[in-house]
Amino acid sequence: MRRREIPVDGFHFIDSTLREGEQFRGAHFSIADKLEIAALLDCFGVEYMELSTPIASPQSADAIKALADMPRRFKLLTHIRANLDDAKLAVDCGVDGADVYIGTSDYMREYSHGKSLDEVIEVGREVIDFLKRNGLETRFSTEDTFRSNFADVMTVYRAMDLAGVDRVGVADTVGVADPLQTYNMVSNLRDVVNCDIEFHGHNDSGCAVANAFSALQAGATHIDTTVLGVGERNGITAMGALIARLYTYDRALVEKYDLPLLAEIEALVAQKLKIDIPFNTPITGAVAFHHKAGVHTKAVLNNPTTYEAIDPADFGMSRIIDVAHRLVGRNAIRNRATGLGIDLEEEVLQLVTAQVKSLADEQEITTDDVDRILGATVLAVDD
Ligand code: HCA
Ligand code: CU
Repeated sequence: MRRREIPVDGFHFIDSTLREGEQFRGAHFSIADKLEIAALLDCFGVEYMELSTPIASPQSADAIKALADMPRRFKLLTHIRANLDDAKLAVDCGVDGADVYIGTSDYMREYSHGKSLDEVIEVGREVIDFLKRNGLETRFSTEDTFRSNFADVMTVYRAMDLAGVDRVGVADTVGVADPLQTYNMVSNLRDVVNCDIEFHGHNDSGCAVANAFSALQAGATHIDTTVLGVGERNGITAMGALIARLYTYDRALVEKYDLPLLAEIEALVAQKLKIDIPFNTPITGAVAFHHKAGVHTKAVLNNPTTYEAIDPADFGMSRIIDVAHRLVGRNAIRNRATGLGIDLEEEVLQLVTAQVKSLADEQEITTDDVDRILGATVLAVDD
């Protein structure tokens, strides 16, 4: 399979922390919270921010107006159902664009809006036409794309493209797609429409980041992300993880973003949501640059790239060389000693390493224990 190159300026992040992320358990963003999060994401360089529909509540509409008025570089979007009432409210709130969605799977058509395919197309055209006449950027997405009839969704996308939509969206609403399916869906769509293509993927089966990356390789131009991946159920593609994926593929792809801000943004959103940053979060998780086994630490001390695909310094993060355990190696102990201003002879180094290992076999130890052993040994040798 031939993959398309991902063009450096050819893709955009649509941050949906204040829309999809507002659907996360326990999310109660105030307008001040929304402004604070948006300001940081703006500095980071996300190209778009998507907010909950103004129809959701008066605060939702006020928040959109507040963000519309803040100094910003990102384009402001709101996420609306495919109907004219929602579209009119969106226009009144002063957004730059509207992300319109409607379900196309049998489930959605039967249990949600009850419209036939022709009706979906008709209402889509009407809404897109209205939004365009009011100067808005428009996107039309088929919710639950992967469980919809393939020919049906392509028919809808083609009709919306002809209606002049700026983007069509592929949505893996229930997180069932895999990277190959995503690649095939987006590349087929690429051949059917001329407009831009957006991907929105849920993480129910753990593929949200991989699917977003596949979508980009297949020619998608816009990816929906949220900070830490928060969203309905267990969420969608996490911005930081997608940044990590793109960085390891080609660092040039992420240079347009202010990478050292990532940790600050995640800490802010985690604090607002009263959650911890999961330990296994790429780049910013507590153990993302933690090296432990002797074989690893030796090589990392010689050249970090041996066991690091990402340079922590690019994100203002630090590497940790863990010395307080039984798997420790001499090189790590030497590095610790040097850091403390202690210069060890090879023999002493071996002795200290053996002592650390034997203590770690007896009990859980800390770096303080290692430092104590180092200090005591040095004193003993000096005597
Ligand atoms: C939902 C809607 C949505 C919409 C995605 C989109 C989804 O909350 O169910 O507009 O592209 O996952 O389908 O988030
Ligand atoms: Cu979603």
